[in-house]
Amino acid sequence: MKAFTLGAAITLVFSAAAYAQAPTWTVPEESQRCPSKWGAADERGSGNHQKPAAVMNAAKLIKSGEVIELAHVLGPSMAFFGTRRFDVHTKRTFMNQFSNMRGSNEEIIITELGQVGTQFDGFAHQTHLNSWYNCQKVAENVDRTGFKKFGIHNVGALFTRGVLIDVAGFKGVEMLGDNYEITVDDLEGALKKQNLTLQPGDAVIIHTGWGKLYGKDNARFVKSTPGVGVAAAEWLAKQDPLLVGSDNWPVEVSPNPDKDLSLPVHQIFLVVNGIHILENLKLDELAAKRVYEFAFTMQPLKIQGASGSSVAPAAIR
Ligand code: UVW
Repeated sequence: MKAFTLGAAITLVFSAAAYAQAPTWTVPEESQRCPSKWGAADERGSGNHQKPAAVMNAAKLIKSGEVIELAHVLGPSMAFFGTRRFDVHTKRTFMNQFSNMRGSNEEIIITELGQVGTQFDGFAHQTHLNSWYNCQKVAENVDRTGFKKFGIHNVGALFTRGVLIDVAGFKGVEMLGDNYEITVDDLEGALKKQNLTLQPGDAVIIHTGWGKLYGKDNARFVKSTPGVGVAAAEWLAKQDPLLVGSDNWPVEVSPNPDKDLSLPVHQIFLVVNGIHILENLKLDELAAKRVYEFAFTMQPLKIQGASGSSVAPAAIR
């Protein structure tokens, strides 16, 4: 309660002092967004869609057994948000002094493993002030061993229907513009063109073409990005997906067209609606082959109490 009161005071000070105009979007009041539709104690959010029926439904989409990988390689060409890093230090050959002279190699990796590369965001990742999804409070649920709510180790294996919404293809371009805001019309138009509709529990994957820059022009890749705006994100949330992913670093357009908003779609999905997001996907092959519907598979690492996980998802058809 203390933390919320402090937070509310900070909000008042900031809104009065810093923002001349009313924001175009605000985080709904706790009374409006909690309890979540999954229940007051729920920590799984959209992960509740992962049931045997989702697996059976997705399995029916596998016709040839072709597997298309959707992850970038973790290595020197990675693009990073902010100060994140991924450094591999090889521990060179240790020679076991037995008759067979078995040499053994390994490495130490220094990284922010929850939030680098192709990455899956859990609900501990984003807040509104001190408040997470389902109005759980950060300050009361964290210690040096991890977040006590929404730990990524609890998400488990995901296997569900995947739908690629090829917005770049729909617009007839290889790559959307540097800060193009994807609209509801774009999503509906692309789906119509692909002759598909979304179903609750889908892994919804949005192709912007921006991933072409990943590993090639990382400075431009992270400086801005095309992606969904607030209206498209709210529309997507109403479709009730298991996750929303894209080939850019935050799924959403950045900077937001409203200069006073910082990544509001992160809050719309993770905080307000409890819907997972999946960033930095490698979608070139999926888009080039026009694979719009497939079985989607992925499992976050079992990192206890982490906010997210580097992942290697795949599409199977
Ligand atoms: C932030 O952490 C704000 O960004 P991302 O989820 O894209 O890593």
